[in-house]
Amino acid sequence: NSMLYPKTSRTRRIVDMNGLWKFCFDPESEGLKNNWKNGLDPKRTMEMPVPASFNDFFTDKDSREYTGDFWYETSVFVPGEWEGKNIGLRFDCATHRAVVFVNGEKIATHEGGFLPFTARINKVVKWNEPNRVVVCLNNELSYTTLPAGSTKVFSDGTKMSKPFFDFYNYAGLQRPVRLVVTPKDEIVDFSVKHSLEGSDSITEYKVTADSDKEILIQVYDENRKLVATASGDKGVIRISNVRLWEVRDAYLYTFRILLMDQEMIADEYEEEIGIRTIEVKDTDILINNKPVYLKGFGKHEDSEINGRGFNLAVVKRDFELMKWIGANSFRTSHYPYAEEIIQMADREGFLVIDEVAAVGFFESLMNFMEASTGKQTAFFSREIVQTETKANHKAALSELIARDKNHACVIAWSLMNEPETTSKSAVPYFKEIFDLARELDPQKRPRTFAMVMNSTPNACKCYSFPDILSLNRYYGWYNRGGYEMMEAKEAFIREMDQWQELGLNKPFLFTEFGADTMAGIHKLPSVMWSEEYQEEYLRMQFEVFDSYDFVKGEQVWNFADFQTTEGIMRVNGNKKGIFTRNRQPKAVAYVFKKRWENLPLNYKSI
Ligand code: E9O
Repeated sequence: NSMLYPKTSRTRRIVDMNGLWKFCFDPESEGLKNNWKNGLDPKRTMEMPVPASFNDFFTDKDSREYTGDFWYETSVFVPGEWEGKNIGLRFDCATHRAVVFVNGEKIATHEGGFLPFTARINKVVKWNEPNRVVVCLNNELSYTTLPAGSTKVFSDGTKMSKPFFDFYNYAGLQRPVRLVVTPKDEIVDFSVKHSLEGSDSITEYKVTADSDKEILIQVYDENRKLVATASGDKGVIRISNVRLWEVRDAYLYTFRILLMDQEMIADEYEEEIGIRTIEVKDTDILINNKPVYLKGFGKHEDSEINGRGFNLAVVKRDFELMKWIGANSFRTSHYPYAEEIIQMADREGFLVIDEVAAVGFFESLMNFMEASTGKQTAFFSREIVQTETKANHKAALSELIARDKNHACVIAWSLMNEPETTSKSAVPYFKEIFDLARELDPQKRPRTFAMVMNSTPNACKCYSFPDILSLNRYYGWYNRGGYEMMEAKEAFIREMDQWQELGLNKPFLFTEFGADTMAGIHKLPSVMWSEEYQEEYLRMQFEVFDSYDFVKGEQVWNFADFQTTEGIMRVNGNKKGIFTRNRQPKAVAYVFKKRWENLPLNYKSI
């Protein structure tokens, strides 16, 4: 099952399957029993755009909040001239799980809503005819799903999603779907790891192919000039006077991989690769042996109407805003983003902390009310977590690293967001996950996880696992907000002093800090939720960040206001955005712009 991003080449073809599909809900879960795989009942179906989340199209609440099985159907014509080729159906994601049928036959199942999978359909394909594609999706949350949550069932049987996380549980075919045509002998995987030698780069590469035919590699620069070649399924490629990929100054070589059948090209695949090194040394994050300071955001894939549906126009706007404000990085909170976003980060020279969808591993965090009344079991001490959740987590992590391992922009893996870390049962779980990331990544990138406020030096049992410590801290918001802010600052400093005393000798990042702010609310003196308060709160954070040399970056929560489940803590979503959901600046955006444009890339390491 190849994770290579679908591309056309001399030997490869793609059929775009996006557009209007048939769609219906299946609240009784009857479709799998009643052979809906042979075609959905026209009386029950409506049209649904792909890619998109289904939720925000609807005007009735039952549909928007729908939880359970739901179905998509389309058909794809497969020309007979492709007989003898491998035909795959590639879903860039199916949220949160899917069973795929082609011409009535089950061809794939997939768990996890944010990573791609490809199903080979050669055994069931009909040449020169339309082929029926039917997909059963399901968006229920549980202790074993990534992200984690629960599903409530009302007395009439209606289900409702109860996320243990703070973003709306959007679902559907949220990213592109394509038919991918590759040769019978195909290139399956390709990986690179770079090192530097004077002004040269040395790239160790590895190719996996479905045959033992000869492999050739050709490397082109941005002027399409051939700069290096190699042969064999593994080896090294030296580029002399290499033009490195640098932060906000990207350069991408094209690596062309050829599978040769004597003089004939059996398969061809090209990938754009930035050459850089990444390393953590003492309290520094080094890119190409130079220290960097991260400025940027925790983000979401989230916009009006599309929900979490892939929207290249919004992606473009976000990059333009990030450049305008002087950012150089973001975290893919709280799930792997569409590959096109990672590609754009490569092209624009942004640093990405790539996060797996292991969020909600702290059930009481988002259920304050329920937590105060009921007894809580520590998340990691549940047996099902140590078995099923862990298996899903490992699978998702393996898929993430397989998908994103060659990207220059990806400088770290974030293996969890705000898990419980205070119970002993967390420790062996962390160990397995952190070990797996190290084992799978050819570039051995630093690993991190975002630490919630109660993961303090005294209470946290897991801070020795990460290579970079990432703190989500809300002193002056969740802790001592408003007029208590001076005291919040003292408490913040006390915690930072404790980290300093521990002497971990590792870089720290702030991966979250922020204050909910309603755009347009102005108040003098400030009150919480006003634009004035957001600014005062953030200036206080900066004072603390600036006084600790081991703090090597700041990613504010959040880039933009985003949709969440409704509740007493949220006014039509989380309003901690520096930009509104429509991607316009709040007043504080200009404060960031001034600060970030003036912080040198090697801030605190000069
Ligand atoms: C995760 C992120 O997805 N961190 C949350 C963000 C938020 O704005 C959320 O959107 O709420 C912060 C968690 C803070 C927990 C503080 C605990 C204090 C208990 C009163």
